[in-house]
Amino acid sequence: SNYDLIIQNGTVATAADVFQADIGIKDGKIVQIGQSLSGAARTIDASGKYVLPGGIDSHVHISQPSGDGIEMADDFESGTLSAVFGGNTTIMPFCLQEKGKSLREALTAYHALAEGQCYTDVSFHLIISDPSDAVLGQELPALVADGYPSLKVFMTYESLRLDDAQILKTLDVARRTGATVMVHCENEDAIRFLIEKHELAGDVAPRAHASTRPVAVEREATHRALTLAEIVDVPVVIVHVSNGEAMEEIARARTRGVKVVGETCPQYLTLTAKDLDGMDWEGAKLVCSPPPRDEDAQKECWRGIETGAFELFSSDHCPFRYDDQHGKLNPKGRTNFRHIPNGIPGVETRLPILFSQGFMAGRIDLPRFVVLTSTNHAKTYGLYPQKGTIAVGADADIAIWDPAIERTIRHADLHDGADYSPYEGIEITGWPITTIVAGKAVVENGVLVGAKGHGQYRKAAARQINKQSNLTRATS
Ligand code: DUC
Ligand code: ZN
Ligand code: ZN
Ligand code: ZN
Repeated sequence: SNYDLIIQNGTVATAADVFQADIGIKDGKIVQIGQSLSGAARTIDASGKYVLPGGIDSHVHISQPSGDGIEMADDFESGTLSAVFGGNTTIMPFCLQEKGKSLREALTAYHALAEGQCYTDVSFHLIISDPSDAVLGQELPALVADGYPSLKVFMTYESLRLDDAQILKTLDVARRTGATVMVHCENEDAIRFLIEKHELAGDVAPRAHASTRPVAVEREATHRALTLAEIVDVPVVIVHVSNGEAMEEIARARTRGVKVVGETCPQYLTLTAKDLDGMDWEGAKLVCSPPPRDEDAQKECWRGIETGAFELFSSDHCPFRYDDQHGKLNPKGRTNFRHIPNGIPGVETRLPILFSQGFMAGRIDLPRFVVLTSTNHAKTYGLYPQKGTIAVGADADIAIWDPAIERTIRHADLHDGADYSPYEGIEITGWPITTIVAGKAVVENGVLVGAKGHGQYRKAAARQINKQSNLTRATS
């Protein structure tokens, strides 16, 4: 037959358009978009449904070594299973370089963990924790050319932080090679100072976590990261932006000509620091960095989603079990917030939250949803136009959404390896019912029909030297 699969009668949306069409798929690729297609081995009827590019979650932590006996709650099997049930077809987890080790060693180990385990496609970012001359001079340029062109650097965490000199050198390699640098912006020295004050005052419960990482800590580091990128003259991604003051730094940098991509996450649209009041140690469930702020910051983040200050909406899925000696309530964590691992799960709920509270609520249109959740991720990290759109020749990575589903988020219904959801109880309208990866349904009508190992590793392309990809921004 002409096609392996036809998706019929759906409302298709891309970054640019919304239209009625059938989609013909062959050998894992979209080969036809048209009216009344026929001649397929099988068809899926999408009447009354939205047919969207599969979600790409470019900010996910899976099996990342966390030190101190701490373990992440997801491996590649559970992490990608949760992702695919949430309408994602590709995730981009971080491959962490450990100090004194090479990037290749990290990649070898990480590939071994992922091989044969995945329900979605995957592509890694590197985390550079040890930017030695050998790493920056030889290893990184070779890896960028070999399909690993994105990396994250941290301005916080004792074991990960780079100083300004190291960040400058790393950005300079990115400028020369076309690598894309993501920066975690929080001022470590200021955080240390505040943690010591809180400890002296005996204020060690989870709610103190947010007080030790206030907006000023993020705003200053965001300004500094953007200044360093300006000095080197290289594009940069500011990840997990949580508030309006950091957004203002991004806007100011843009007016100076800095090429900056901004990312925000579901926790900054749905949670506030107040949620921890009265939670006592259960507040550990919401400990992440940067922490959720106040309602005003939440409004600002929504404004950034609506108006284009943000190009990326990612989950920052960083799952730890709550009631577990290897998780949030590890032996030290249950006595002091500073030992509670930072991060919350969310790879399965990212898209439904934005679909419901963004699109269905009338804050954004469907193309903007697609841009924020798929297209711009592919463009920023070198997977476009293979991924991130519905077009002839692209990978047949598609999520079919039913806007009629009313559902309340319950961790019991999710597929990750954590033991709670920070979004428990949120009411959602619309859910992805069928997720197609490389032309094959992995989830169909809410039921797992695919096998682990179907998802493949995808190498990425480096940026054209000193150019930012042509991202789609909102026009308002
Ligand atoms: N940064 C992340 O990107 N994720 C979780 C914790 C953190 O600090
Ligand atoms: Zn981070
Ligand atoms: Zn993260
Ligand atoms: Zn455990």
